[in-house]
Amino acid sequence: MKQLLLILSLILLNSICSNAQITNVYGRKHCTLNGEWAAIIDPYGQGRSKGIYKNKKNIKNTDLYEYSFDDGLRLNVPMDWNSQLQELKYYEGTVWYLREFDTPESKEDRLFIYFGAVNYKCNVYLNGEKIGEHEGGFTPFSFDITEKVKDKGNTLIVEVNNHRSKDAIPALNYDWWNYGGITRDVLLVSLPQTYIKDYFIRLSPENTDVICASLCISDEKSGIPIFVEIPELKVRERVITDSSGLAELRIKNKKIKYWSPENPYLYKVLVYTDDDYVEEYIGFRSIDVVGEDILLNGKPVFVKGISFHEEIPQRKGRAYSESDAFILLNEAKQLGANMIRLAHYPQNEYIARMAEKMGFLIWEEIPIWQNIDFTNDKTRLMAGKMIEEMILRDRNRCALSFWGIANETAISEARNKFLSYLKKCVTALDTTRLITAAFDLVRYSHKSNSFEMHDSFINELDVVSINKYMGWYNDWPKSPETLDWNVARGKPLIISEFGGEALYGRYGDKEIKSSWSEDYQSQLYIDNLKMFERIPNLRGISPWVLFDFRSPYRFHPMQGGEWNRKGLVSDKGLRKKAWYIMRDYYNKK
Ligand code: GCB
Repeated sequence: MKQLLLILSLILLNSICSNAQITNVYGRKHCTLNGEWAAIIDPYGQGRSKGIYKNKKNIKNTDLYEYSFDDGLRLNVPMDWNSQLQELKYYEGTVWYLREFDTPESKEDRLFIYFGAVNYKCNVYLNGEKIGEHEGGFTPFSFDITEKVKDKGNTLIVEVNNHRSKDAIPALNYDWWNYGGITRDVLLVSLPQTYIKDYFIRLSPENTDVICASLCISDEKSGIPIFVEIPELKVRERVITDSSGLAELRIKNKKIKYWSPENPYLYKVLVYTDDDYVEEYIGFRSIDVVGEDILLNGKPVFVKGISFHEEIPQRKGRAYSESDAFILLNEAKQLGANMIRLAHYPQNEYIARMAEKMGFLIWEEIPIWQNIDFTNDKTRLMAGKMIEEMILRDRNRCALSFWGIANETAISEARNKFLSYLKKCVTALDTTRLITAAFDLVRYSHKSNSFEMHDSFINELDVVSINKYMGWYNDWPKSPETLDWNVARGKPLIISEFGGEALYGRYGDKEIKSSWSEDYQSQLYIDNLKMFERIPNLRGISPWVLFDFRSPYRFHPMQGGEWNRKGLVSDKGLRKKAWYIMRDYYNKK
């Protein structure tokens, strides 16, 4: 068993090494490979044995290659395939993508190919040779192609497969659409021979007058001077990398303006060496838990949250662009939210960056969503790798305040071991956020006349989050304003999901669930908000969900077929009555 674990760890380590990680890819010299790609649909998974990745053509009289990308299907990248072609709406299988490119003329010494996300698994081939693979549909990866790329006429082929499986993350079923394809940007990133691989610049969790910078140079190069400059604070510091290519800085400064939802202030920060230069905007804030309170910059904060999927309902497809990010976040802004829960997986970098600029706290999580095979070590290591890819991409976003490590998990020893491992993965990379998980095992006890939950794992968390669908999946045991809560006392509690379904524009009986009416949904919101007043350690809420979203989990024709209708906003972008109830509640808070 131990040996197996060792082998799995080595495999993981290897795949991390070959996945060359680059912090702030949009801040580097790059060009895009977005656009139309040629594609071949391969439902029986025959393409590899037919050698599709070699892209051979029938030239000689005796040649017979029974495939061709020429004059065939074209798919847009980035974009899920389901929304591009009616035949692919439910497709779960393999699609081959091809794109030809020349090396950019003004490149530096090294060239990387970067994928923002590919759902779910992929193999990547350059000029007929496999250069790497990746598993996990929501995190970025890149490969160093310097040695393999030609000046002209490169053929990049990506074999993408979105089959669901028991050992995957998420696993066999989940309440959102399984969009397949190259769903985020593809970039060619050009860097000097020795480049700034990673930096993590944040306020010290111990001292709010100190900025910490952890810096990492490629190829573990030692003795490299690195500079960090924050012109507005008149900071310019120099440090030399150690034998692992790492360097640490502590910068004392009493004039730091702190980031907050009310004033989302970001500083221009420059990081450079003799060879490389990168700049971006970074904010500084502290977030802590003291007793049952969440403190932002030392002051108690009430989390006014909202969740959405990475989907534009009107387009029935994945969100992928900066303008998509604005559509989603602007609706949350109008609602008066101060926190976005990016459900249930890391969403694209445009959303994370724009949310920070617009003054939202962010909750980010990997898709540990029910039914995960907690007994499977491969799955556990995969989850750890996803956590790593998520954190390395986003840890410079000070708005990021909560790392979610699970959503709705049944109690078991295997689950505890799995989640403890994930917690370790988080703290190994970042100790400047609160760790939380969403639970759904709260029950009303008629004996104690209160809601209770008995799950020892909550002791491992900074903030305990509860998904509770009173008035929808659970009937009210008594009237809402008389219900007591005794859950996770001593810690802050967030109601991370509540809500019910309604079709936009449908009026009906506010007492009848199956009326699917706005009246029922808004009454449910009124009742829940009353109950929340009785949760002594409540420090935030986050309704489920901002927009109606597509889900093959949903069968009732009244739901419009394959839609989860718990949105406060319809699939046409129209606000339901409950939206106004929440807006008024948030405005008053
Ligand atoms: C939940 C899940 C969420 C679902 C929601 C629902 O508890 O966390 O992903 O979409 O319930 O609508 O049932």
